Amino acid sequence: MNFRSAGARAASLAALSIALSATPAFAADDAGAGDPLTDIIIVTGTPQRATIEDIDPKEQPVVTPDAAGLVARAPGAALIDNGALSGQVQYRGSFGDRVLVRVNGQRFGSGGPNWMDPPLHYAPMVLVDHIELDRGISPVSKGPGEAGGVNAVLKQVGFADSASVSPTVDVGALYRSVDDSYAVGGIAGVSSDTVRFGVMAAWEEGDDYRFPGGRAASTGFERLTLGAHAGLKTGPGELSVEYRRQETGPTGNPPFPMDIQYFNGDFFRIGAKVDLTDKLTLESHLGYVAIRHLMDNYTLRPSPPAMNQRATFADADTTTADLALSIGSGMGTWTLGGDVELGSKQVRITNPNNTAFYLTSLNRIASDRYGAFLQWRGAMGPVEAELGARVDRHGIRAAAPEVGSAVPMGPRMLATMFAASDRNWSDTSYDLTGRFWMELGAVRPRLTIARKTRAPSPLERFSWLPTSASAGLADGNIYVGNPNLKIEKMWVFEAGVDVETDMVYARPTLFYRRVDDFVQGVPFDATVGVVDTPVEMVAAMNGDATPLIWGNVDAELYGVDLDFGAKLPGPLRMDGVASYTRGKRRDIADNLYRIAPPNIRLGLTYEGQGWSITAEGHGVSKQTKVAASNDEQATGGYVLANLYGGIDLLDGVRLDAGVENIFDRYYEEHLAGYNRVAGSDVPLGSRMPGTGRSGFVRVRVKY
Ligand SMILES: [Cu+2]
Repeated sequence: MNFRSAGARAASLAALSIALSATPAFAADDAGAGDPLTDIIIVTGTPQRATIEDIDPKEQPVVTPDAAGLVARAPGAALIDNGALSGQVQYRGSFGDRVLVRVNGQRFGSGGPNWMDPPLHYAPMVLVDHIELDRGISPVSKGPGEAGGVNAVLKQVGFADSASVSPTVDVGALYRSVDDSYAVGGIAGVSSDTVRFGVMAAWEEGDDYRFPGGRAASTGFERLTLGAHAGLKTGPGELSVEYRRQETGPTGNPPFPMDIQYFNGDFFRIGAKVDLTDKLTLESHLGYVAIRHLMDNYTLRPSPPAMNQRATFADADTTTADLALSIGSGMGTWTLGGDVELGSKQVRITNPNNTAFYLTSLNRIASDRYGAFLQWRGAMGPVEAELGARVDRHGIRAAAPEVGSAVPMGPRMLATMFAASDRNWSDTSYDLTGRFWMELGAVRPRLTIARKTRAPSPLERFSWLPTSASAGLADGNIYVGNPNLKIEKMWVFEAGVDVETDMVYARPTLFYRRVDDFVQGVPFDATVGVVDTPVEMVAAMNGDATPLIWGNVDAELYGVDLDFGAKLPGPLRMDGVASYTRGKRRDIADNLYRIAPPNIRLGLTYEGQGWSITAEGHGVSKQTKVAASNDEQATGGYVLANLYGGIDLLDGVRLDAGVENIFDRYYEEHLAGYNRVAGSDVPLGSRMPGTGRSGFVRVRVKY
């Protein structure tokens, strides 16, 4: 997180914010104040920003493999833990595909129908350079995104300052005791001021984690990442190419009925940027992502009888293209652009013991989206503003299901009915955004008003077979799609202020989000519990006689969050983050599902010369505002204590170490799922406990 007002203000509160950084706080500021909307290239010396938060991993004591855990330390953010590599970002109570998450700026569809691979699955922490979090909402130029935006930027070899070719190495390794996990990885390459080339590699592996009371079965993980990237600069133009291959091996997902056997992902991206004149810039990207996935219910966890064994294959392909023209003028900067996203998806459920048993719960889904936007960034007197409008045309088509001869009557009937139905949907969405702020010395007031939308996913619309696939809700319910879903509309209102002096900072934000046609599971019919429809019969056969169907309801979210800190006497400083979020249905008296409880994080840091040590407390309130509609269980509150520190051993060599959960406290994160793995030390149906006491060591070498 960084923030700072213009000019020679003391230190990058960059260093001071929740980053709990090892950088000397309140040191001289030598970075020029940049445009608040410019993306960050280099982490140190961050430009001023009113609308983006910047999270730098090397300054964060996050040693889990999942980058979602890093984002969760930001104000208003939280981690939804569905497995070691399956963490979703929650932001101000919204999660799933409501939050626009990208890796290296690239958007793509997850492979798993239960989001075993949320977008940040493809951003291993050991390769993350930094993460950009749009404050409040994401600009329309980044594509449709309802409830905020996150971009994980992976390490890359950048252009050098001089014409001569010089090498770059940025590698790291870490060990964590609670699951005996380790990660090694990084980048290496060469660059000059006109060419750059780099390769990346990472390997991560961990066992089942320990908690006070035993081991959580089926929570180990393994993941391999390989990649290469290159760039070329010629006069006014710049070209970039990147490719990554990620192979996730057997990895547990206790809140789901199955575990990951593999995710194989290929990521391609080409980018070009040309300064046509000094006022006219053209930027374009082409991207392609292919994800192949297998999950099953018998390899990592105790196997059910042969007839109930399932292996499910899921594929997702995404092709993207975008083009944007920026026009600078005395009246600010206009950006006009268009983007295209073409996706295909397939989910095929099989029984490994019976080749005649197979069915495609999502069969040859083709989705397309064509969007256009106009954005203006400039000043109206003393008020700085970013205004945006975008329109998107969405389409989704589903092929008729394929069903093997060994599949029972019920699902066959549903498949026949779905095949005979209208499997083609299209609609148009409109987004409008306005972000305003004023630079008043030590104080920066902020205001956001926006209307944002989300088109329901193919799963929510066309999954004709009742299954527990719910893009990772993990509430134990069986869901069925609804072809009549309308586009979700969210009105966002936010008011906040960034206060910063040489001694203190605080950045509180009040928000209210009103959602019309919020997509949520609702009772399948009026006679709940009476199994009188084919859907209910199939669901009952699979253990849930009260399935839910995706429906449009009305909801609202509101709350307040902030980060804050103060320089204390001597070499001490204090940093904190606090978040309060409330989510409610407006159509009935119920709470929204999986809303993070109020929580506060407080760190006290002692800054030495080239080293620092931080004692941190994390207090989490009980959560009793639970969703009856999702059979959500309440959780109790708890306080955790962590201790960590870092030291610059040599120029470019940094060592960090620490202890998490020092007092080995048993706790249950409200956003963790319920265990579905038999034979674990975690009882069936019980919320997954948080990790026990754990030590870590991390080294980073950067030249
Ligand atoms: Cu899966």
